[in-house]
Amino acid sequence: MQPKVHQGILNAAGFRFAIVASRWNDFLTSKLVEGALDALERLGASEDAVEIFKVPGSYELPLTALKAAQSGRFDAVIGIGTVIRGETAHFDFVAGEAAKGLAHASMQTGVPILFGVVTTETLEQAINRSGVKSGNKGFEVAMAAIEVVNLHREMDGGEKQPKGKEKVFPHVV
Ligand code: INI
Repeated sequence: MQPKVHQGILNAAGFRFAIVASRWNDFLTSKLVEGALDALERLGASEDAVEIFKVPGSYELPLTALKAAQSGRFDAVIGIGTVIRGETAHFDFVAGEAAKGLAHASMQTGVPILFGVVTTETLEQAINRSGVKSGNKGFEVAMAAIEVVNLHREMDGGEKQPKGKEKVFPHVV
């Protein structure tokens, strides 16, 4: 068996991105936003291709991400926040609603809405995922956004696809 495999390339040129970021735990979420911007810039997004929308907490991410997606101005929306179980009694509500809401907004609009919310047991784990030491989930989620928009563009036939023609997905090995 030699199935066709489709994967998005990592090239952000020509795409527009919205970052919706929570201010809660700002010393960490600001690092995640920095990481996302770093990935977008390094992978070719132009300076005016990214806009940031700030909200009070992760619970507010979904509706704002939905509005950004509905605006038709962005190829992908990146939701960013930090929820730490040890620091919040209502962790499950905030983290759960953020995850569910972002997924729902994405399905509702057909716009990729990425989940860049760090959800951890401890502050130390959150620090470790926010680029303070090394790994940065903001960088990773922006890469995922770039990959997905490229994959979807290919699946939609790309810009060169003549209208009314059947979609043929090129074979990527
Ligand atoms: N929001 C977060 O993004 N992270 C948290 O850890 C958090 N805690 O700990 O409560 C948090 N709460 C605020 C919440 O997201 C809303 O902004 C608030 O409930 C108002 O709707």
